[in-house]
Amino acid sequence: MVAAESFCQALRRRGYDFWTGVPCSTFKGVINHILATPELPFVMAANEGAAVGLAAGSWLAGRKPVVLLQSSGFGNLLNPLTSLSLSYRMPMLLVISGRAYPDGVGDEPQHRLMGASLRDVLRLLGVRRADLPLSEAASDANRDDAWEATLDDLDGWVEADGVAALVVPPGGLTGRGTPPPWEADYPLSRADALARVAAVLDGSELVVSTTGKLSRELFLRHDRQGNFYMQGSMGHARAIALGAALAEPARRVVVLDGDGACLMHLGSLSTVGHYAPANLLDVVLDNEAHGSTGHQHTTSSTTDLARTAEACGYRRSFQCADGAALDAALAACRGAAGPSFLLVKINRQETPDLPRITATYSQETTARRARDFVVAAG
Ligand SMILES: Cc1ncc(C[n+]2csc(CCOP(=O)(O)OP(=O)(O)O)c2C)c(N)n1
Ligand SMILES: [Mg+2]
Repeated sequence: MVAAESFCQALRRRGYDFWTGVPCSTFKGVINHILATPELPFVMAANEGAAVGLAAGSWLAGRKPVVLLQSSGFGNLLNPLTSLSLSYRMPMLLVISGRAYPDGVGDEPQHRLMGASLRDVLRLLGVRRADLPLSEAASDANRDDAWEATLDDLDGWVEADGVAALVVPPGGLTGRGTPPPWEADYPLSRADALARVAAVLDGSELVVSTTGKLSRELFLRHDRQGNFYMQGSMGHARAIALGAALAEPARRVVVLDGDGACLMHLGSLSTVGHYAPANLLDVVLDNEAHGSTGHQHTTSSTTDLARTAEACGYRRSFQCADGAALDAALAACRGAAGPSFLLVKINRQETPDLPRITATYSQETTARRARDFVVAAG
C-alpha cells in the first residue's frame, strides 16, 4: 500500500502539474486527497476520453499531465489515446485502477474482460506499463524504493514523449476517504426518490437503471422482472432505454440515471430529443456527485440538465428539489406523450451495505429476464 499523499508528492517532484480523470471507488482515497489539496488542481472530466483531451491540451500549453481512471474507463479513452496522444506523441502518465486485473478473476463481472485484456492492449499499443508494486509486509524497508523506482521508469518514458501507464491493484493507494464539504443539500435521498418514482409505475414499464448504487438500491427495494440493472457501460442507460422505446413504441420505458452518468455521454439527450419517443420517461437523480465512488463532485451543479433536455427537444422537463415537486412532476408526466425529463435533486445519504445484483442474478440472467418481460408480455 502506498499513501495517497506520498504518491501525489512523488508525482509532483517529477514535475506532474496537471491532474484530470474520472473517479473509481478503489481510488476514493487518492482522488479525495487530490480534491482536498489546493496544490493539486484536478479537472473532473466528463469521461475518460475527454480526460485524455484535457491532458493533451495541457501539454500543448506546457504542462506535464497525469490522468486517473478506472480500467473500465479505458474503453472511453481508446480513441483519443490512439489517434491523439500516441499518434501526435503527446506525453502523459495514466494511473489506472486495475479491476479484475490482471487475470479477469474476482471483482464484479463487468470488469473481467477489460481486467484480463488490459496488459495485452497496452502492450499492443506501445504504452509503457508497470504495476504498482505492493509489499505484503508493512515494515518492508524496500517498499518505498520499489514503487519510486517504478515511477522513475515510467516517468523516463513520459520524458521521452511517450505515454506510460501505472496500473494500481485495489487497495494499492490509500488516503483520506472524505470528499471536500458540499454546501448544497436536498431533502430527498436516492432511496426516497426511487420510492416515489416506483410508486407511480403501473408494473408494465421496462425500467433501465444506471450503473453503481442506483441500480443496487432499486434492486434492494423494488426488484421486478421489468428492471434492467445496468452495471458497467456508464453513461449508456439512456441509449439502452431509447433503443427499447423506439423498438417497442407500445411499451412505456423509464430510464433512471445519475448526474455523473448523464454527463458522461450527454449526447444521448440530443438523440432522445431528436427521435422523441412518446413512451420514454427520463429521470436523473442528481446528487451533484459520483456518489457510488465516494462523492467526488461532478459538474452538474453548474449545468442545468433540465433546461438542457428541453433544449434537446424533450417534450416536457421538470426540476424537482423535494418530494412534493417530484410527485407533481410525475403526475404531470403520467399519460402525457413524452419524452419527458425529470431532474431530481437528491442528497448524499447512502444506504449502507447495498447488495450486489450479481450475487442473485448473473448479468446474462438480468438481460434475459428483462427481455422476456418485454417480449413475452408484448
Ligand atoms: C467508464 C466508467 N468510468 C468510471 C466508472 C466508475 N464509476 C462507477 S459509478 C460512478 C459514479 C456514477 O455517478 P452518478 O451517475 O452521478 O451516480 P451516483 O453514484 O451519484 O448515484 C463511477 C465514476 C465506471 N463504472 N465506468
Ligand atoms: Mg450522482
